[in-house]
Formats: sequence, structure tokens, C-alpha cells
Amino acid sequence: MTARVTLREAADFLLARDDYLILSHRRPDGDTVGSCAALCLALRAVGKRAWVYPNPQFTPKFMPYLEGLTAEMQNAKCKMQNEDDREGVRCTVVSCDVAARSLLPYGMEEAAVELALDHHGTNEGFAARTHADESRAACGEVILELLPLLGAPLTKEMAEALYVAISTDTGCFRYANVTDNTFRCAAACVAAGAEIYPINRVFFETKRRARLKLEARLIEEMEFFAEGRVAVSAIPDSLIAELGLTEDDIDDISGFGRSVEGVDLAVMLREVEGGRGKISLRASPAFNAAAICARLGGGGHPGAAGASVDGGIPAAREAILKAISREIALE
Ligand SMILES: [Mn+2]
Repeated sequence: MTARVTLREAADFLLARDDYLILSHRRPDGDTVGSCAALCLALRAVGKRAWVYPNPQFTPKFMPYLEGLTAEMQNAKCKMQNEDDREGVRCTVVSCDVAARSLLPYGMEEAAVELALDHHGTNEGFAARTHADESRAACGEVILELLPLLGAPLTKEMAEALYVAISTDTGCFRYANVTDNTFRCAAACVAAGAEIYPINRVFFETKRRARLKLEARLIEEMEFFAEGRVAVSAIPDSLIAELGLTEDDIDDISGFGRSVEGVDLAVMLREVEGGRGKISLRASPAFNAAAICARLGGGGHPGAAGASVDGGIPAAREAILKAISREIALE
């Protein structure tokens, strides 16, 4: 059982300890990376020792925000609090934007997480303490709100990390999750000196040619149901290899079908470890993606959710179509 804590209680918890290891989620995105980076910088700014766990799935696009922050785990510079090692520093483990234990990064599956800072309403409460504010579009908004409670100033470096967090989780302020608070947070980042044009250029205006070839293929092969309101696409590993795609090329592809006029539910299917099929679902406000994915043991937000099932892409396709058919006739 987790204790639900206020942001003030979360800040007091962080102020009462000294050494931190901060965890991002599996297949890290801009929100988890930017939130971890900013929290790490803020803890250091108030005299703590803090490191970001070197998630083996960090991609090159995010490296500029993690420079000097990742722990050198191999040198035992930072050990988990529950790890019995007299050489290393005992760290209190905190997670940012992680909704479930199964989403902890590789190498940290068993971590005793002391505090989870999150914005997923579906946070399963795997940490000893949880602050999950569902009203926030990005975990970055939660971290920004935490800074004054820690007594940490918002520096340019933190502001740029948080701008990455907030802009990427909102599709550059276009998704239904955006609120007035989202814009206030972005404004605070700009006021603190964040240079947002180069960030927007990298994350929202630039594509590798391999990515464009992927989009061409997805357009060619997209399936439609329910008179065009449901779009289904798949990216098998063979296609990733054929086109030479990197994770950076595909990290925001899940909503691709939503760009087609009339589509309310966009499904993206991929293969994941263990022969499982991963489902990403994006929904217009007419539907609840989290509720649909919950039927398959998954979760997420109303606008964006996911699940995974045994049996690869064919089984995932069948499972999600069945779950969607309870909302809308698919013929
Ligand atoms: Mn997030």
C-alpha cells in the first residue's frame, strides 16, 4: 500500500534526506527525462546529492539534458538504499512519471521506490509514497510546482529540461490534456531563460529520412474501421530493421493515425520483449483510451493509453479491436 502525499509532504520528505537516485520509465520520453533532470538539478541546488539512474534505453536526443546528472552505477557511486553495500552511498530512490512497477527501467525492476512523483491517474501505487496529480498534462508541471516548496530556484538548465517535459507530453501544446496551468508552466520556463526555439525545432520540426519513409509505409498500410473513425497501424521489428529506424525516430509515432481526418481512435502496434504485442491507443475526447486499455490490463490517460498482450502483433490487433468494438461498431 502506498501513502498518497501532497506536494508539500513530498517536498518535506525530499528535504529530510540527502542522497537520491532518480528513476525514469521504460522507453523513456521527454516528460520522464526532463522531469528527472530538473528534479536532480533542484535537489543539488538545495545541497543534496542526486543522480539520475542511467536508464539503458535513454536515446541520443535526450542526452544533452542528462549531461553530468547520470549516476555511474558501475563504480558503485550510488547504491540503492535497500542494497547491502558498504562501499556505495545509500540513495533514496525517487521516480518521475512512472505509473507502474512494470515500467521501472531495466536494472531497477526490484527497486524500493520511496517516492513516486507522477501525473497518471492510473498510478498503481508501487512506491512507499505517491504524489500523482492527474490534473497535470505532464509530470514536468508537477516538478515545476515542487521547486518553490524545495526552496530551489528555477534555473535556465532546469527550465529547458522542464520545457522538454511539458512540450513533448502535450504534442507542443496541442493535446486535450493542456490546461491554463500548462501554459503558465511554459511561460515560467521562458521567463527563466529557456531557449525554446531550438527545442521545438529538434522535437517537433525535424525528422530523419528513415522516419519519413516509415510514415510513407504507415500511410500505405493503415487499416480503417467504423467508417474511418478507427485507424490501426503496425510497426513490426522487421520494418524497423529494414528502414534503419532508431527509437528517436519512432518515440512519438503512436498518434500517427490521429492525423487522418475523421479518426477518433488511433492504434499503433509494436513487438516488445518476450514475444508480446504492445498496443498504443490515442483517443479524441469522444473516447477514453485508458478505460479501453484497462480491459486488456493496461492503463494511461483518457487521451493516450497502452497495454501489452501475449502473441505479438496479430494477437494485439485482435485484442484491441475487440476492446474497441465494445465502444463502437467496427464493421
Ligand atoms: Mn508523462
